[in-house]
Amino acid sequence: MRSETAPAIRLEDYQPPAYRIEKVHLDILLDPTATKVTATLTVVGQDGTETGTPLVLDGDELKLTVLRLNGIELPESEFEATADRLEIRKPPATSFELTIETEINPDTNTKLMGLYRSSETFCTQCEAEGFRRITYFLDRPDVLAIYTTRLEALRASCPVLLANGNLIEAGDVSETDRHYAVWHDPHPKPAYLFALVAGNLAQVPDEFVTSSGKQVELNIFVEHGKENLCGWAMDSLKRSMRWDEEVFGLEYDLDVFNIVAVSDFNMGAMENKGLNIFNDKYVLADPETATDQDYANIEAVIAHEYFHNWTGNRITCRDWFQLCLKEGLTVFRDQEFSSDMRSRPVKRIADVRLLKSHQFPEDAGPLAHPVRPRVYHEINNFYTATVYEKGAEVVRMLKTVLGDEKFHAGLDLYFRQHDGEATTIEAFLKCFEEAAATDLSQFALWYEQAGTPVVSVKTRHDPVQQTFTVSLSQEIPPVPSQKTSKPAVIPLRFGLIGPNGDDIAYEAHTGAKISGDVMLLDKARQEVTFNNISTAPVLSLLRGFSAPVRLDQHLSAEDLLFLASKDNDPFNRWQAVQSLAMQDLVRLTALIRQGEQSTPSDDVIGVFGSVLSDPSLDAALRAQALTLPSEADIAQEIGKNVDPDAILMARRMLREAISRSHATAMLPFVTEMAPGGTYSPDAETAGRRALSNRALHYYAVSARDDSTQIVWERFASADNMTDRLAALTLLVHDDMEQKDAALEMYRNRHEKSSLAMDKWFMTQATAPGARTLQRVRDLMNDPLYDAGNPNRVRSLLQSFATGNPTQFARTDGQGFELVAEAVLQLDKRNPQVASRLLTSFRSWRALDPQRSALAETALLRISSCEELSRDSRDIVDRTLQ
Ligand code: B3K
Ligand code: ZN
Repeated sequence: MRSETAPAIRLEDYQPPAYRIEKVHLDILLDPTATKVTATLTVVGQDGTETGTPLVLDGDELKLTVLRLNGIELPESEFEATADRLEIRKPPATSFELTIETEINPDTNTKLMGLYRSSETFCTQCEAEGFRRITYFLDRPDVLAIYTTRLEALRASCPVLLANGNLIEAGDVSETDRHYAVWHDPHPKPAYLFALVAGNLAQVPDEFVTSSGKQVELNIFVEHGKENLCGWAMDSLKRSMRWDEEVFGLEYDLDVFNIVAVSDFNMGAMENKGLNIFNDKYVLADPETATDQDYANIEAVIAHEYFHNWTGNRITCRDWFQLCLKEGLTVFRDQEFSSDMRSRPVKRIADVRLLKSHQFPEDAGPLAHPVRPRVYHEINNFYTATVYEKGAEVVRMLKTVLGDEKFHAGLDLYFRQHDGEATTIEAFLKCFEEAAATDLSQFALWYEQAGTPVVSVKTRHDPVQQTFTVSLSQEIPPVPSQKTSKPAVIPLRFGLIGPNGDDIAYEAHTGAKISGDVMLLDKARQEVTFNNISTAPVLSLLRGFSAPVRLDQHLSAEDLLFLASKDNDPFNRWQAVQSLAMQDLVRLTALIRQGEQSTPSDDVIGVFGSVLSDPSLDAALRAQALTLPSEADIAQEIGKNVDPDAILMARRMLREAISRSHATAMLPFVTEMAPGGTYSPDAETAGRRALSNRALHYYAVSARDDSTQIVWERFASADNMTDRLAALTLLVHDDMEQKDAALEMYRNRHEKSSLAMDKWFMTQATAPGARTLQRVRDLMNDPLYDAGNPNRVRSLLQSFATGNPTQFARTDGQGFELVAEAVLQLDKRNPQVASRLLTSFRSWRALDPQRSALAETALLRISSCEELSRDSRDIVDRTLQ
C-alpha cells in the first residue's frame, strides 16, 4: 500500500473566502514542549455571505483546548475540530469574535514549519502554510489582517521577545520569573508573513534615516559570540534600503527592522513583515569563514528579503499560483541591486549560469511547470528555479520590451493601485498595459507555458543586393503536461559586427519589429532584412541573454573565435568562449564513449590563453570565461544517453590540455593576481582572487614539479576562506597526496564554525573518485553530521546528488541507493528537505539505459514507501510519470 497522492489544487477553482479576518490578537505563552496559543480573531462575512454559512479554518497537527464565540464557550455540537480543520457549523452572525486556544510542542517540530526551536531559540516559519501549525486560521494569502502579538516567556532563557511590527509594550509578569512584550503591526498582512522569535540572543544595533527623514531602528540578532560576524549583513541592509528609495522610490514603513539569524532553517531566509528570519549562512561572515561568494550571496539575500517589504508584503499574492508575482519580481530587483553594487556583466553571467544549470533542466524534465503553475499538490514544491529565476527573466524581458521609462511607469502604477492588496499576475500586467498603452496578451504566455523555447537562426548575406537577412524560428520542445504551445514574444538584443569588431550601424530594415538594438520575435517564423550591408557581418544575438531561450545558431568555430575576441557585448564574449569549449567537450565525450583517440581542439586551447591575458577584460570576467562548462551543463547539452564518466574524462582532458599549453602564463596569475593586504569582499578584489584561483585550478594539473606544492602552499598560507577553500577543493578533487592532511588541518581550524564545516563536508561529497561513496556514508556517522540541520544535510547529501554526477549515477547503482535511503530517512523528520533532495533525480531519463534503469529502481523504492510525506509523494510521482 503506497501513501495517497494529495488532491490537486487548481487555479481555475479559486474562490474568494466567505469570511475575512480583520484583526488577530495572539497571546503566546512560550514553553519548549507546551506552548499555549490564544488567538482572538475578528471575523467578518464577505458581502453576500449569509448568516449561518459555515466557517472552516485550516489546522495542521493542532490540538484545540478552548473555543469561544463572542466570549462564550461553544458547545461541542456547534463545531468540529480535528488536527487539520476547525469548522464552526453555523456562526450566529456574519461578524463575530472567535477565541481559539491551542497547545503546541515546539521541541518535537522537526519539520521546521510553524513554531520550532533552533539551538534553544523559539522561531517560526509560516510560508507557505505554517501558520496553521500554530493556530486554526484562514491560512491563505488573500486573508489580510492586522496583528497584535503578546509574547510571554521566562526572562532568563528568553530575554529577547520579537514579533512583527513595532514594539508597543513590555514588562515583567508580576510575581513570576516571566516577562512579556506586545508587538503591533499596523500593516494588514496574510498569515504567511507572521513571525515570532524568542531566545537568548545578542543584538547588533544600527539605524537608518529614510529619504523622507523617518528614523528606523535596525537590529541583527545572533547567538552570543557571533556579533562580530554581522557587519557585512548590516552594511548590505543599509545599502538595500537606500537603493530601493533611489531606484524604485520605495521607503521603509515601520519604526524598526529586525533580522534574526538561526542555524536550523529549511531555506535561505524569510521576509516576515519587519522581522526577517534568516538561515545564518546568509548573515554571518568574516574573511576567516566566508568566501567571496558567501559575501555576494549575503548581500543578495539580505536585499531580496528587504525588497519583499514592497513586492510581497505591501502587495501580496491572491493565491499561491501567483507566487512568481512576488518572487520573480523580487529576484529581478535583487539582481539589479547586485549589478549596481558590483560589475553588471559579471553578475549577469553568474545569473545566467544559475538559470541554465537549475532552471533549464527543470524545464526540460518531468518537473517542468509554467512560471505561474495551474495545478499543485504541495505548494512547498513550487519554490522552484522556474518560479524564481525564470520569473525574474520574464520581468527583465518586460523591461526590455517596454523600455526603461515605460517599465518604471508600469511599476509605479502597480505600487499605487495595488498597495495593501493580494493580487494577481493579470493585475500586474494590466498596469504595464495601461502605462505603456500596449497589449501584453501574447507576452503573458511567458507565465502560462512551460518549457524553454528554442530559437533557430540562419543568416544570409547578399553582396550584390547588399542585404543581410536573419531568418528566425521558435519552438518549445514537448513538455509532458502541456499539449500545445504558442509562439512567445522573444526580445533578442543583437549587434551586427563588422570585420574590425565594431557594430555596424543599421538603419533600413524589413521584417520583424526592431527597437534600438532589440528585435522582437513574436511569430513561429520571421525574417529580418537589413539593407546597405556591403560586407558580411557576424551576428551577435541574444546579447546580455535578453530572453530565457536556447539558441540554435550553428556559428562556425571561426565566427565564435571572432566573437570571443571582438564582441563588444561582454556577455556574448563570455558566451562565445563557453560555446567553443562546449562544442569541444561534446565532441570529446562522444569520442571517449566510442573508445576513439581524442585530443582537444587547438582553437579552444588558444582562446583560453588569449582570454587569460586580455587586459581589456576585468579579472572577474576573465575568471568566468576561463571556467569550463560544468559536468551537468555538458550533460544537459548532450541531452540523452548521458554517460557522466565520459563527460568527466573529456572535461579533465581539456583542462589538462589548457594547463599544459598555458602553465607558464598561468603562474604569474596564481602568484601576482592574489590581492595582498587586508581582506576586502568588494567586487574588484574578489575578482582578482577569482582569477588567481582559476589560474591555480589549471596550474594544479600542469604536472610541473612545483604544481602540487603551490596548491599546498596556497592552502596552508591562506589568510581568507576563498583561497583556503579553493586550494582545499583542488587537493581533494584532484586527489593530491596532501589531501588528508589538508582535511584534518581544516577541520581542526574550523571545527567550531558550523558554516565553515559545511564546506568541509561539501568538498568531500563532491570529490569525483570511486571512494567518495563510502566516504559520504562514513561522514553520515561523523559526530559533526546532524540530520536535523538542513544546511548540514544539503552540504553532504544534496551536494553529492547534484554536484557529483559520476558518483551519484554510479553504474553499480549505489549512488542512487544512498540518496534514496537518505530521502526515506529524512522524509519522516523533515519532508521539505527530503523532497528537495529527491529532485536531484529529475534528469534520470536523460542518462544512458543502464543508469536510468538503476535510477528508476531507486525511485520506485521511494515510491513504494507506505508513509511518504505529501511533499515527497508529489515529487516522486511527477518524476516517474
Ligand atoms: N519567501 C521565502 C520562501 C518561503 C519558502 C516556503 N517553503 C523566501 C524568499 O523567497 O524570500
Ligand atoms: Zn523571495
